[in-house]
Amino acid sequence: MLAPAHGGVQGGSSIRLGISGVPGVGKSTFIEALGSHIIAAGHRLAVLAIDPSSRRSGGSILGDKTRMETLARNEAAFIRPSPTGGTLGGVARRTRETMLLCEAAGFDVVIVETVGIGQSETAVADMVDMFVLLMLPGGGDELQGIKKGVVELADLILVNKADGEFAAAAERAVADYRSALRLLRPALSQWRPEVLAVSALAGTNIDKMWQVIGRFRHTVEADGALAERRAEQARAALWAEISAGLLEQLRLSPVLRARLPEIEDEVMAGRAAPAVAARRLLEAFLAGTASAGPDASGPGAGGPSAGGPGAASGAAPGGARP
Ligand SMILES: Nc1nc2c(ncn2[C@@H]2O[C@H](COP(=O)(O)OP(=O)(O)OP(=O)(O)O)[C@@H](O)[C@H]2O)c(=O)[nH]1
Ligand SMILES: [Mg+2]
Repeated sequence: MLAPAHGGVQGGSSIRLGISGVPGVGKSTFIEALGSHIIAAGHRLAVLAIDPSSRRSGGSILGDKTRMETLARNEAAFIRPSPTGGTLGGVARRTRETMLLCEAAGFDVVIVETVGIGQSETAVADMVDMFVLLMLPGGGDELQGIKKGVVELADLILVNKADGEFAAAAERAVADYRSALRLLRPALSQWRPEVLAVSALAGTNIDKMWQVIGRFRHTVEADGALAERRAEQARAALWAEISAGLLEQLRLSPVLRARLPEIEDEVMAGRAAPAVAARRLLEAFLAGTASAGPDASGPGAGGPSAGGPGAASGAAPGGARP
């Protein structure tokens, strides 16, 4: 069982789980089942989603809420659908922020769900401690349209719907994935990804899977691998924020706005190489922001002294110190 409080992990004592799988694999049903188990164990759970497509923008938020009916009504659970619109990067950044807010608000288990469109599995794997992949039974050793790269991200593979007529197929799939995983290099050297058959509908092996999560947490926390993974993720998030912030500044820049149409025309007509044109634009932007500093403070205080800033600011400290 997962201890409710652990020190030493950046971001507090929370555990962050990513859950992905093709539409219909049973993610919502599974989160409902796991969530109820987690809350019964005394935790508070936040469920966030990353879905860069528009399919969730309409009625399916409602559909999901009804599939997570018990959770949605529980005070210890917070369910938020994916931010809509924008790029995958933007959606992921906002979800990461929400995740940190949820942790600060005392939700010690955060689940980030994605249906796996575009690169969204990677985006989720890049913000969680443990990435869990839900699979359908059957299909033999073929990967059910799931890209091999996604399987490589998984710390745990669950073959769902291991009940009724699918039970035997699920067991075969478990064996197939176990042997397939042996050929892949694990994401963390400390942890060999596990494969488990579960039934979200019947609740089979949900307790066992929660134990696996606890064991994973314990293993990767013990020697600092979890702290390292979170630190790397935080560094990547920093750069994502810097890139997005810079791009926003660029888009709002009057210098850029003034010159962009003409430069775009030149590039489109083949009169200028994109790399050269981009460098010219960036230089203009940087020159603009550099001169924006003194100009901005000028009207208030520096107006009159603008003619001789070098002499004025250079003389004072120079004369005072010796
Ligand atoms: N037999 C069986 N059916 C299941 C199980 N889990 C989910 N289902 C069924 O599979 C269907 C899809 O389940 P969802 O939980 O909506 O799947 P999802 O992955 O959230 O689907 P999307 O939100 O569309 O991506 C529903 O009819 C569920 O009742 C299971 O363990 N066993
Ligand atoms: Mg769903």
